[in-house]
Amino acid sequence: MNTSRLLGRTVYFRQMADDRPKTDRTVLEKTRTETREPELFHVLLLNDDYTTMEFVVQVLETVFNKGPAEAFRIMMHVHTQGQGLCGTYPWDIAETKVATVHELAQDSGFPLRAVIEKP
Ligand code: TYC
Repeated sequence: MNTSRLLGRTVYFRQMADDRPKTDRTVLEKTRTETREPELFHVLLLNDDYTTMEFVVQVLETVFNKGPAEAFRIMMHVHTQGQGLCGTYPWDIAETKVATVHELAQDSGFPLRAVIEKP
């Protein structure tokens, strides 16, 4: 039996090489009912000597949706420990957060870096 994934369904094709006209062939369809949570990834900010503390706090507030106190706490953690967790996201969102951090940093002339880590 041949199978093919189509819009979240597994489509089973019975016997492709037969002489029946295409219109006579049967397509069996089975819909998966269980769902799976997406795999999650950490986004970390890295310390450097040039990015201002004010800019890092602003990034944490705007890109990672942190309140001012939490943003300041994370910034100080990165400043003293070298790196720190900003958030945990599915792969595509984590990638976009990292790209946004790098764009904002580049636009402001700072070397601030963010990285994705597998938990
Ligand atoms: N170390 C920087 C400074 O002293 C501040 C800083 C904090 C930079 C966190 C990057 O991810 C960072 N100005």
